[in-house]
Amino acid sequence: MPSPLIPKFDNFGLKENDVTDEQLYLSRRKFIGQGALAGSLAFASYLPLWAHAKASQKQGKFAAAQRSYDHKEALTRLEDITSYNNFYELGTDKSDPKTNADALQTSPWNIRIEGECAKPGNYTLEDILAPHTLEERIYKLRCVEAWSMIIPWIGFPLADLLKRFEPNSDAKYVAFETLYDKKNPLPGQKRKVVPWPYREGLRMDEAMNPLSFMAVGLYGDTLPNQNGAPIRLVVPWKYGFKSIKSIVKIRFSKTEPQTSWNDIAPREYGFYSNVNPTVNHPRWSQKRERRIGELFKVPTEMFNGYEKEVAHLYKGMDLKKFY
Ligand SMILES: Nc1nc2c(c(=O)[nH]1)N[C@H]1C(S)=C(S)[C@@H](COP(=O)(O)O)O[C@H]1N2
Ligand SMILES: [Mo]
Repeated sequence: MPSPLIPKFDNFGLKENDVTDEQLYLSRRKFIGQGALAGSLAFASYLPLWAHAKASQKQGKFAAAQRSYDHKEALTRLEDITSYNNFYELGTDKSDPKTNADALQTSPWNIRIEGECAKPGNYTLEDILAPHTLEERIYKLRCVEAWSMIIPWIGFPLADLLKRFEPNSDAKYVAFETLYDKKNPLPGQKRKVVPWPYREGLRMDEAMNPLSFMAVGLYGDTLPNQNGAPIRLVVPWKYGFKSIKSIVKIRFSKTEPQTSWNDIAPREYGFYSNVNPTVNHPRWSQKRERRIGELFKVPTEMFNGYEKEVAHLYKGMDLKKFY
């Protein structure tokens, strides 16, 4: 199936099997009710990656990882979060990332830090994770395609990571890149769906906002490859495509970095791309969204419901305008 994000195709729509039945809904409520127990069972099967993170040194300690952001609505089912994905490196169909998940090799993993900072260099994933205490954050992820999920991420604040590299006063933006090995492309990278590597970026103050998060897990376990293993960004007040997966490069820059979706369709995907129900996508409305697993659409919230935390970043910008 061609991608709905790409302008020349206009076949955006959800499949029938995205709709959950009452039974699933009830079992999910039950799961939520048993959250603490289910959580600790999931932790029993955690993977060696956690050994690198302070919070995971003991299973019990990690199970007690503080939940720093909660969400009033029920969690989206793990099955939905891991089988209905956008990760074009692994294919453009929603089911492709799960099918092709094994093509992504996440170990060893390095992240290159570049640009306007005192400590650029090549860091192993272990170096990157070592000093951070992991926390759980339940965020709503709102895709520009008008669907959303409630996801319990595990990770740490992006600000805490960026500060370690001592960005200088010329660091006005942060750019991110996903892996791309020309000689050994991932299945979806054999076609130029977007110019590879996938690129994203934030203004420095957005990156330093306490909501900006580096996720290394979800539902108490390491990130499934299809969700952007081993480490990905989560920026919950922006459309999902800003939350770049499987990061291999972070660059501090003076100027606004190029970003993949803005490059290929600037009139449809702005650099800022804050969730905004008053600004429609040129080809569909952004007023409402479908929570994956739920029957009825719900209103989309300004800044995806995080207005209190982030509206101050955009003072003086006309929020009815496309950015
Ligand atoms: N590298 C990379 N990151 C990506 C994408 C992608 O295709 N490649 N898709 C984005 C989009 S459009 C969305 S909605 C989210 C989906 O995240 P999820 O599959 O974990 O729900 O990832 C974002 N990050
Ligand atoms: Mo998306």
